[in-house]
Amino acid sequence: MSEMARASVKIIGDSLPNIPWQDRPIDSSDVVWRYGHNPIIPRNATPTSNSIFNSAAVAFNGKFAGVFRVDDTCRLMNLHVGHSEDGIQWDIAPEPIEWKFDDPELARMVHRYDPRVVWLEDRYYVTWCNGYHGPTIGIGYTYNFEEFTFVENAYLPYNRNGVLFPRKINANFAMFSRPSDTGHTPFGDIFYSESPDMIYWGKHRFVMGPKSWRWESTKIGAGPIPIETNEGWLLIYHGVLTSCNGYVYSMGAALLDLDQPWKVTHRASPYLMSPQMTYECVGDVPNVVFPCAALHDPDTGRIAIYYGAADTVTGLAFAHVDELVHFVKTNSEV
Ligand code: BMA
Repeated sequence: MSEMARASVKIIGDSLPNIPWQDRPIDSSDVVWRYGHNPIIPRNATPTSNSIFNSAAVAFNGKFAGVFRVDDTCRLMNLHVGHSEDGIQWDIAPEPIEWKFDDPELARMVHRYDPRVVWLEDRYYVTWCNGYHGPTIGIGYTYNFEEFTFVENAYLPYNRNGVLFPRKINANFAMFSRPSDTGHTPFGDIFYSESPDMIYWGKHRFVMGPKSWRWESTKIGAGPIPIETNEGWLLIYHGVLTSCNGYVYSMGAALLDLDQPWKVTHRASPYLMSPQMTYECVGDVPNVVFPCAALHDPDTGRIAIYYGAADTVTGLAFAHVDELVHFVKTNSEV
């Protein structure tokens, strides 16, 4: 990719002039770099939290709001609202979100975790891993981060990493997911599905699977809401390697066709970021970076990635869209 082609990489979406940001350290050449004061959310940010990680932030009313995975000191996994002036310092509600249900059957949940949030048409949709006779993808929405309505479970168990697209594709809502099992699934491919109404999901298509002998050789799953660019959908995802000391979760990226997002046009062979800092290597589950959200600003090309670290705390990392797309294209092996 020439300098000129690189400069022409553009994010498609609304401006976010107040995106949290810190320039790349001068001694670094990393395409994704960490915020210097990570972790931004400690494990004990609420009175009864054991850990706060794998969480989702969005722009809201000129500030920021989000849905956070909070595991409490009973080690129950649940979702809490958070608010922030700057996207870095967060106030996390001490109590979990109370969902409104049309069907009381849906209230029979065991746990909720790994949320994603997206502004889509007229409201914020939340997806998460919902325990309903095993993990599946719960879908809900909010207009104001005060009232939350549960829509449906998108699929039969077992499924995880449900990630909506920020707009309709082919006149349908669109979502990635990762069919799984009841436990710490030792396999996992990313699939794409469409729905006319957020309730009935079909037209399932395979997107991509793990790659042997790589950082992503065991399983992969979509991360933040995909970012629309003039070069395709930029998908940041997690990939897992099985080491002799257990799973290692890293972050990678791929580009997908804008109209047929199940078609992978480029996929970076190296990871973008792997667990290397102490707070990523030491915690309740060591060696995990798990991205769940990305803010972006088309005017500056800035991207801010929120990720869970060691299943314990939340970190922030940054990238420039042109460099990231360039990295994916020049290191690609589909
Ligand atoms: C996955 C999910 C994530 C977690 C990861 C590492 O299966 O449970 O929430 O971050 O394992 O423990």
